[in-house]
Amino acid sequence: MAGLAQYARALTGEPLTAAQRATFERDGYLVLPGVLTPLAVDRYEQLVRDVYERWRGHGEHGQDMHQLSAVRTCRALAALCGHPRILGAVWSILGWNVHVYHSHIDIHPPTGTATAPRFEWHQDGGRQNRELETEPRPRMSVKVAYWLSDLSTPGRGNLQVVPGSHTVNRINGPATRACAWPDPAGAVEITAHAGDALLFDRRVWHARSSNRSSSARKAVFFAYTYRWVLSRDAPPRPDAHFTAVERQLLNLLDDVDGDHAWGHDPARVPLHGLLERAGLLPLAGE
Ligand SMILES: O=C(O)CCC(=O)C(=O)O
Repeated sequence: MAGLAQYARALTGEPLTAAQRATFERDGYLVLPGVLTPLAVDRYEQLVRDVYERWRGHGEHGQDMHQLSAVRTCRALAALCGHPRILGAVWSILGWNVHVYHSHIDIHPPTGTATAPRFEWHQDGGRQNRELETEPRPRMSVKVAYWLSDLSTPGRGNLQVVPGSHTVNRINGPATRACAWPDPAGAVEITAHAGDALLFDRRVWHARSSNRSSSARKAVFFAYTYRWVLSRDAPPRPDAHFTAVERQLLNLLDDVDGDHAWGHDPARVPLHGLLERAGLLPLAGE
């Protein structure tokens, strides 16, 4: 029995520690160092480069790629959406009734000098930021970025955030995005090594910065929300080799209807079963 619990726990991952949770709640983001080994970074970086090579057929050499639906695009990225280090963080914040509703593979080569200025600061979730009426609006989702290139110094296309800004619905910005406008007060560029992951609250105000280095920034993003929120991703093609939790996260469970998505039958939700077996369900909101 202990063996089964241990096995389940290896798949669910561990919840955030109290200190990690406090940092996340205070800043709206958390860097998780060394989630991927150097070997794994090499493998995923190669997969992402292969996607870019195929995609470049449709675009110019040196263009930015922001390819939606990560696992539909590259099946082997499924292991990243259910990576135990990330999954543990996700269920300890959102609970077990979760899925990936948005994902992308990004390659951002060095920014050309001729790039027109644009105010890119935003919160995630589109109309959630108009149609939910509270201040602050509810969290609804968290997103993870796997960094596959070195961002250990600023200026490499690092993600910028305003720490603590997940608690405010508005920041000062221009009426139209296509203009030069100063970064918000308190903005910082997040530094990280290849293989680190960034977990962020969708509400934290953020924007990618210019890549002034000589090499491309590479990353894969997964956004998690409740299964009763529609996915924006194109579903991956079903594959017998996806694990049960991956199938949950990727919306590939059999016979899913509204009731299932509402979580009315927890026994049919793989992450619920795993957390129960691991003895972690009380930490995931039951
Ligand atoms: O590419 C980045 O660093 C920013 C990505 C972003 O804005 C987002 O994921 O919502």
